[in-house]
Amino acid sequence: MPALVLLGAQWGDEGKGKATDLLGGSVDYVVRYQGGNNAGHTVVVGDQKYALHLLPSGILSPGCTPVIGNGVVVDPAVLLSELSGLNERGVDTSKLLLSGNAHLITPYNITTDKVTERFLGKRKIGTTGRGIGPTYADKINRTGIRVQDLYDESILTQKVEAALDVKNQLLTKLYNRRAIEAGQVVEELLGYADKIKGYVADTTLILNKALDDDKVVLFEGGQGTLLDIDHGTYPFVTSSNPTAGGACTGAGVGPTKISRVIGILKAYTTRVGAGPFPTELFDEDGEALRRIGGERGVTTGRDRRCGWFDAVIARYATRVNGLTDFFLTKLDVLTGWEQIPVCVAYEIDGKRVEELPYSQTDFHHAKPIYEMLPGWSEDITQAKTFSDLPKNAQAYVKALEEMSGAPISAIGVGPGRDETIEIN
Ligand code: 2SA
Ligand code: GDP
Ligand code: MG
Repeated sequence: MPALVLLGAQWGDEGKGKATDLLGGSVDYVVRYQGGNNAGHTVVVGDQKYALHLLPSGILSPGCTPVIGNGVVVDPAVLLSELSGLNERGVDTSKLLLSGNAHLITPYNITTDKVTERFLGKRKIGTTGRGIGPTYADKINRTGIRVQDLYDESILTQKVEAALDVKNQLLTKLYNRRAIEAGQVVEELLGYADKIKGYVADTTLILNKALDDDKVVLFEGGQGTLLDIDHGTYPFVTSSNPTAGGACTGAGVGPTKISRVIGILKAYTTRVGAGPFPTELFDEDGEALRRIGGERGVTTGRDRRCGWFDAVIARYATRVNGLTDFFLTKLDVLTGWEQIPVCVAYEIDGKRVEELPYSQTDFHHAKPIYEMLPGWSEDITQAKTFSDLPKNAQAYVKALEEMSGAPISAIGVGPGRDETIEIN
């Protein structure tokens, strides 16, 4: 099993960080392939809690080489502060590899992100304000700045000037803001060049060679399937491809190399930012899920919107990612409900719909059709095997597996590394 992908099956924050860290001991490379420091992955090791944004969660496993692939957008200031934060806590980060083809988040990308959101007003996306969308827009528009540009001052200057030509027109004329000085941006970026030089590498070559040598490579997704720019709830999405195909383009590895695609699936549903969410709760159940589940953004500190499990979404994630299996997380959070509603289909304009509608208008009108599953009251955080779980918790897992279209191979019963049930 040389290459595997681990990704979010819902709207992100399913517990990918913990799952990646769990597998970290048995893999040689952990690779981020999309997104940037909009991601927030929490890993709990003993009494230590780590919040990672840009770095792959595998950085906490000593034997594992962490890689930031070409598909990632990198804020160099965040990269350096995340590295030094880990170093201060005794984590060795010297093995990190950073693709020279990854795009840099520049200060003007961050400004554009914030200004655009402000101007969208009520129609805003609810971005993390980290400059992610504008950086990917520059990449697609062929006006992006790449890591490798830091090592050719003349090219860097030309590229920054070209990028700012149009942006300054917009900033000054449309948004009534001051123009951004190309020289200042170049100077700031050059200030990072030497500090990150030691990490820069041809990561595609290294990863393909590693796979040829039968090393195990894990691709770690940020955000989730429904936030995918192509397959998510557009326009309320992030600007990259968290879905499985993104691992190939975002790391330069062919699809024939990937043999396992794990979907991380929360036992209920959450979302941060704006956009449709059929099973969202606005009552005390939603409040309880938020409180018990600690559902607060790791990057922005925003409260996450909470709702019941949505099997339509899980089936969709199985389909668009070709999932081989699921890790079901946060089952412990559901302890204490007498009955747990699970959305099995939608009602859209009076009709029952089993699959996620491709029409955004239909999705906005989707009303969940719930099936009630019996709950449990026993504490499950100490469960080590599937049979340790109360019968109703076992039935809940089995029902979700049946509805979601792929086997569940692990169950999270707490945030800690060892609070996981593996199913063979
Ligand atoms: P952006 O900043 O352009 O990627 O925002 C676009 C949408 O993508 C959502 N998004 C996220 N959703 C869940 N988790 C994310 N990471 C953080 C976390 C979120 C946080 O782990 O908690 O701290 O707020 C993440 N990153 C981006 C975002 O909410 C927009 O809906
Ligand atoms: P990610 O973005 O997918 O890596 O997820 P986040 O770290 O943003 O959010 C998941 C949260 O759930 C973190 O606080 C984790 O420590 C926590 N977590 C992960 N798995 C479990 C679990 O099985 N049970 C509980 N109670 N918490 C979990
Ligand atoms: Mg997160």
